[in-house]
Amino acid sequence: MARILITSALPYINGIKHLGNLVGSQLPADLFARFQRGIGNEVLFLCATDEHGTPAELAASKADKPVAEYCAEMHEVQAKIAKGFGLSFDHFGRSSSPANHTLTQHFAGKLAEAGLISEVADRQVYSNADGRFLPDRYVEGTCPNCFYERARGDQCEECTKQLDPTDLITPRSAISGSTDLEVRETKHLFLRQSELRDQLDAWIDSKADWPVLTTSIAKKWLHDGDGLQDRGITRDLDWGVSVQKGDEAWDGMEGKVFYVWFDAPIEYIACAKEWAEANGKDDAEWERWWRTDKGADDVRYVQFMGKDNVPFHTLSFPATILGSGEPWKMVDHLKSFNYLNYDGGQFSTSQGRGVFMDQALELLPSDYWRWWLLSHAPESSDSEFTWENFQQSVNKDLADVLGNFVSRITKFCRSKFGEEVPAGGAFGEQETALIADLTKRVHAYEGHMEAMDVRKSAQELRAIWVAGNEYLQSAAPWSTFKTNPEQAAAQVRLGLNLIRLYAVLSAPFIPDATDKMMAALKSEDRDWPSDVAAFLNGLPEGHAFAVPDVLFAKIADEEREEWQAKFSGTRD
Ligand code: B3M
Ligand code: ZN
Repeated sequence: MARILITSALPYINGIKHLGNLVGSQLPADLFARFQRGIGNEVLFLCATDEHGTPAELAASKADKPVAEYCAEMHEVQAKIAKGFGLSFDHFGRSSSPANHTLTQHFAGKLAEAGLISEVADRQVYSNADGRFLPDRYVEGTCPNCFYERARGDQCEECTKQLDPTDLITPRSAISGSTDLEVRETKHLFLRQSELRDQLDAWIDSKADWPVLTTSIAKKWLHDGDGLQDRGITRDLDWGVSVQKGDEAWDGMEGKVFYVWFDAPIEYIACAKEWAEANGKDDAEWERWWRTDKGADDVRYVQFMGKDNVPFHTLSFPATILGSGEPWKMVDHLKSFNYLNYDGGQFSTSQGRGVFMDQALELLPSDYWRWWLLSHAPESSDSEFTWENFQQSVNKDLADVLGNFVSRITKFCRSKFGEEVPAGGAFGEQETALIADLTKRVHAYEGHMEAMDVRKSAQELRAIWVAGNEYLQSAAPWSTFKTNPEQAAAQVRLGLNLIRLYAVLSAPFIPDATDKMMAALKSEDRDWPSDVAAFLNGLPEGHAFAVPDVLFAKIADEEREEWQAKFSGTRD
């Protein structure tokens, strides 16, 4: 049994994520986790909310709540929605956990010991009215490039130019609006990533099987232009992990915290400790996933994320780990995604454009969304959500192909043989051919799932459903029954067993439908069909079942139009 460690990029705490965020990290990670568990491997699947940084502070102040309280509440909100989507995390942690504070400070201490942290005097905007330094997003002003008047200190939203707060013309505090600002000297810590460039380069070269999207982004940052610059890892904020070397104070760093992108990936590790703590396990149990000196050398570690997060995972976080000189497990495979667009534009959290996770669940059960999103995952290029396409794929794939198959077989059996697997009859040529075809297809499906080719997996799964439908259409037990009831019994027996095959194979994509199919078949046995022929004899003659309710309801044109209109504007 292999051991697979899986992490999804940590959703930021400052709001509910949209479907584009979901399909770029958490959902495909869940697909992979469910598949790996399904084939019998040992899986630890971790995710957490990413809770530090300016956006958290700003969102909290907008909600008029203390930031700790805001984060605690939003964590619960996100956890509940994740559950609603069937995201099967072994633990959904928080980057603000004590475990992450301790571990982040530990890493900083190790990096300092290794001489990889420098203290740099920096000039930063100080607000007299607010009595504090103002990091990037806390300063607003006019863009020196396009003269947009509401540019933020880190970037101008209008012309996208990256800015430094001190570049802004007529800067003002985003907290108080005060223009009584001055530039003061302050000290910050920099991680000397450039020292680690060769090590990182060699490490990335050793990852021959990474997707091109991943390695090309990593290599670009490693070699192009300003390349791997040393990176500021501290900020003047109240909310965050306070700057310490392990449990020792750090001279001159009082009142400062680590930069959110320094502590967030460390939460991948700390989350395992949180998982152990929450489940009454000792340190050895999480360390066997993360410490190569304590059993993690045979773990396969896979990360899932959107392309914008790749540089932090291929360079910054590995720099933290390599630089510590300690035997931490490093990522083996990094699966990254392009963007999902929304109906002719972009999903946008700041503008509330598109469908957000909570809204989606109010419209339809999660399987509908899971299926569309995964079967249209933005892998080789960006992809687009349109309501027409969503309606079509739900109605055709889920309702017509899968749902209809299940309902036809179970209803026909009930009417002619009663609610149990019929006895008699033997498989003929057509059945043998179908089994051979499915054997091939199931192997192909496993291959795509193993390779994390999400779309190809969905296509193959759909083809497996279609093969059953075509068989049913041509075997036509309803006609066979008139002349040869024995043969019809064999056809129906195979059909019922096919439902179980579909239930088990489809579980990573549409887990609720799987539960319904298994419940209808009154079966608990979810063992993976490694031998398809044997599996299709799994439900014995006389085994009782029940006709399930409709698995998937079709989306009517009026509904589609209503939703389209409802979500065309912005969320209030
Ligand atoms: N929270 C970025 C995001 O929400 C970030 C990912 C962190 S992964 C360690 O897009
Ligand atoms: Zn601008």
